[in-house]
Parts: sequence; structure tokens; C-alpha cells
Amino acid sequence: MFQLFFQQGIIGRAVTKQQIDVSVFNIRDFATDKHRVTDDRPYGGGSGMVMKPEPLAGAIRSAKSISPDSKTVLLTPQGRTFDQAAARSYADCEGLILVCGRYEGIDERIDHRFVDDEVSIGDYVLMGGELAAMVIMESVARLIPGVLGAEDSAEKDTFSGNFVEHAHYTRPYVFEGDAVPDILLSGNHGKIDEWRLEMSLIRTFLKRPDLLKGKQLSIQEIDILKKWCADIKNIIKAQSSRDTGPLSGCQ
Ligand code: 4HQ
Repeated sequence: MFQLFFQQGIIGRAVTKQQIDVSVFNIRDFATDKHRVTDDRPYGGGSGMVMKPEPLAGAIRSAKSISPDSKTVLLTPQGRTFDQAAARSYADCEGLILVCGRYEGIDERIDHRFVDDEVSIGDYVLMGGELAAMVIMESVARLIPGVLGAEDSAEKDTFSGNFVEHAHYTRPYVFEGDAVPDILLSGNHGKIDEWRLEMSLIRTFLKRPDLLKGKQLSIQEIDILKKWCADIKNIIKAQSSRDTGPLSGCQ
């Protein structure tokens, strides 16, 4: 599962340029019995299997011997939900050991003794932690200086995790009768930046209002929202002559 991921695209380039360093540890290689068993039936009975502690301990210790200052992170739906702030803090870590369970999960004693952090990529159930680990790796890798092209890196961070992005357009100018907003063709970069901030804010309000709750807005951002508010008020005012409904007089 990991081989293609580490070879392709921007992650592949970052590995080649040694901007990031990745290794995969197969827990089966650390099994202690002759059949190289990594799972067993749960104490107390019930369905499903549990990952045996010895192979996991061996794999984690082996990873630690290569990268002693790494943080050990278990992928589990019980964990704190991963977000952009968590990605930023992981990007500052010396290294990450991402522990991927299968079946019902890992023996609790591994969690207690080896795991620094439990993380979930969202409230849904996967069959293993591997895809979740790739999500973490991708979001963290793109924050490592030099991994993204110079064009991308600086600009992207102003919005990421804070606001929904403004709309994006490329050629053709008219697609199936639908034209690109003319401001984007004006060549006026001050106006274009203003439009993008306005669209970013208003799209956040419409699509992800939760992102605006409790957020400290700049004077410019507040002015944009006030302008929209005034526009909406004027539309309502123009209706007032025939407004006798229960909301009449609403501020
Ligand atoms: N898992 N975010 C590991 C997840 C999951 C998630 C299911 C991980 C089962 C054993 N991991 N096991 N959501 O659903 O990280």
C-alpha cells in the first residue's frame, strides 16, 4: 500500500530530494513465533481479532532505534480528530511513528506503553490505519519547507484551515455558456485580491459557518461582512411596502 504512495508525485519527489525520510515496518517481521502470527482472539471472548503486543512492540522499537526523537502516533477512531493545526504541530516534530492497526485494534498495553498520541482522521470506520497514516503523511509533508513548489507554499497558508478558499477558474473564458468573473481578467491585482478575500469569506459563511464561530476577524474582513449585511437589508427594505408577515420589522 505504501510503496506507490512514497514513489508518486510530490511525496515521491520529496523522498528523492531527501526532504522527507520514510520507512515501512511490517509487523509480521517482528512476530515472535514460528508461524509469524500477529493477531489473536480477544480475552473475554467476542468476535474479531486483536493485534498481538510483541510484534507491535518490536516494530515500534525498531522504528525508534532509527528515529529516537520521533513521536509515536496511533491511528484510531478514538483519537483526537486530525486537523490543519495538528498537521502544523506534527510538521515541527523530529519524526513520526504512525502505528496502523487492523482487525478490532491493538492490545491496550501497547497503547499505554508506546503511544504518545491517538489520532483519528474522522468519525467513520476504516478497515485499517494505513490510509489514515497516508492522510497524515500527505498533510504534514506539504508543510515541510521546500516540499511544495515555491509558488504554492507561502500563499496557501493564509487560508488553509481558517477559511474556505475563493472560487478558481482557468481557460476557456466561457465554458458551456458560463463565463469567468470579469474582475479576474482586469489585471488589477489589488482588486483581484479584494475579490478573492470577499469570496473566501462569503463562501465560508455559506458553506462552513462553523469556521467563522469564535474566529477573530480583521477590520477588512468585518467591513466585507458589513457590506453584505447592508446589501441584504436594502433588499428587504425594498419589500417592506408589502411585508405584513410574521417577520415584518425584523432587524
Ligand atoms: N481505524 N482514523 C484502525 C479507523 C481510523 C480513523 C479503524 C483505524 C480500525 C483498527 N483510524 N482500526 N477513522 O477507522 O484513523
